[in-house]
Amino acid sequence: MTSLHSRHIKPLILAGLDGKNWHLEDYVARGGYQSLKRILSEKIPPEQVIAELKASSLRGRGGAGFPTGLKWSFMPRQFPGQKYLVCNTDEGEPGTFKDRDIIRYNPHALIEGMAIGAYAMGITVGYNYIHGEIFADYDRFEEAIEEARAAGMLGNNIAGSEFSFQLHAFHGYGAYICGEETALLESLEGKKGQPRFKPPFPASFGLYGKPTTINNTETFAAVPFVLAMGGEAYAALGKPNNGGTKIFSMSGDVAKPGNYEVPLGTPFATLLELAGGMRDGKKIKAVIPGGSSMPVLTGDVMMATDMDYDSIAKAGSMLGSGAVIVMDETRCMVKSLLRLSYFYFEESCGQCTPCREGTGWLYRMVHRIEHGQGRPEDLDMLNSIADNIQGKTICALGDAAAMPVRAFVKNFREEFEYHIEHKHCLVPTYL
Ligand code: L3W
Ligand code: SF4
Repeated sequence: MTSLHSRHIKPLILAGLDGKNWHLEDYVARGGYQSLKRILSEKIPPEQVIAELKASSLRGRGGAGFPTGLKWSFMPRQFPGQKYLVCNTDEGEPGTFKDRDIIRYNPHALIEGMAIGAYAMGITVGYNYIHGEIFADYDRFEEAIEEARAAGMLGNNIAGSEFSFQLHAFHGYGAYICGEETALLESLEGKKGQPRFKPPFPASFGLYGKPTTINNTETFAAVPFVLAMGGEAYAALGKPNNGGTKIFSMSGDVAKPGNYEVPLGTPFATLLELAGGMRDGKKIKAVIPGGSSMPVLTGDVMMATDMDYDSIAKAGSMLGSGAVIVMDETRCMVKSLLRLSYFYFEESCGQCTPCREGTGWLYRMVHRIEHGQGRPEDLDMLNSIADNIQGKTICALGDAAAMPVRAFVKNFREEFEYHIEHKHCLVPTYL
C-alpha cells in the first residue's frame, strides 16, 4: 500500500524507505539520533527546543491540527510528581493508514521524537499506545525500543547525559474510541476506554491524573527533522501556519493507493497525480479529504484546493488525519454514507445519549433510504438529528458521526432525493 516517494521534495519521515531498512543502524546511517545527541551534548535548554517547535508551525497530525509547540509549552515545568508523555498510535479512522507505516518503516524517528519531547518537557516516562488490530507492527516497535535501549538512546543517562527516559509500548484492543485521547488514557490505566470530559485537558489531568502530553505518531516522528533543519526551515517547506510535510493516505478510486508525503499546501490535483490519477480513467465525483469524520467535498471543489489545514477549512471540510478517500462517478453516495453511519453507530461508546441514540437513528434512516423505504421528509430529519448530536456530546465522535451526514446530504442531495423517489440508485453503473 505504500509509495515512499515524492517527486516534489525529498520526503522526511518516509525518506528512502523500502520496507527493509527500519533498524537502528539504517536510521543512524540516514542521520538518525543526531538531533537528540546534539541537544544533549550541547545542553540546549528545553525552552529553546520548544521555541524551535513553535517556529516550525508543526501542527498535530492526528486530526485536530493543534500547534505542537504550544501544546508542549502547556506542560508544567516545576510539577513535583510524575509527568507522562504518550504517543497515540491508535490509528482507527477509516481511510487512515500512515501511523502504522511509520512504526513499520521508521520506528526510530518516532522514538527519537518522543525522547526529544520528553527532554523538552522534563518527562521521564512515556508510552506508545498502538492499535490493537495490528500485530507484526507492534512487535517491530517493541524490537526498535530494544535496539534504542541497547544503543543508549533510551533508558538511563541517554547518550551519556543526565537525561533518562523510559519508553514502553502498549497494545490496545482495537476500539476506535480509544484513539480519542482521554479514552486512550483510561484504557492505558486498565479501565474501559471511554472519553472523559474536557477540560481538564490531559496537559493538567492526564494519565493517572498527572500532567500528560499526548501527540500523534506522525507529529512525534516529524520532531527530529524540525530540530535537524531548524524550525524556520521546516516551516518554509509548507505554507504559513501550515509548516512542513504531511503524509496523506490516498485510498479509494485512485490508480496507486498508498501513503504520500508532500509539503503542506500541495495542490490536491498534484497529490492525485502522484497517486496515479483516477483508476481506469473514471471521473472524480467526491473526496473526503481528512478521514471519514470530515465532511465530504465534491471532486470539482477538491481539484481547486490545496492540501493544508487552512485551505481545506476554507473549502468546507477539515484536513483531519490526512486520509484522502477518493470516489469516482460510479460510487453511490447513499451507500457510501450508509457504510460510514454504520461505523459510527458501531463504535459509539454509548456514554452520552445524543451519540448513543443519534448514531443508531442516523444509521437506520440512511439504511431505509438506501433500501427503497425512504420518505421525502427524511432528509430534513437527518439534518435535524445531526444538529441534535453535533456539539452536544462528551467527545468528538458525536461530531464525527453528524458532520459526514450533513455534508453528504448537502453536496449530493439529488442522489438522496432520487433514491427516495425511485427507490433505487441514481448511479446506473454502481458496482
Ligand atoms: C490544553 C487547552 N490542551 C486543546 C489539546 C487537546 C488535544 C489537542 C486538540 O480531536 C480530531 C477530532 C477527530 N489546554 C487545549 C488543549 N488542547 N485545547 O489539543 O484538541 P481537540 O479537542 O481540538 O481535538 P481532539 O479531541 O484531540 C481530534 C479527528 O481528530 N479525527 C480523528 C482521527 C483519528 C485518528 C486515528 O485514527 N489515528 O487520527 C480525524 O481527523 O474527529 O476532530 O490534545 O488536549 N486549552
Ligand atoms: Fe461515547 Fe459518543 Fe459520547 Fe464520545 S460522543 S463519549 S463516543 S457516546
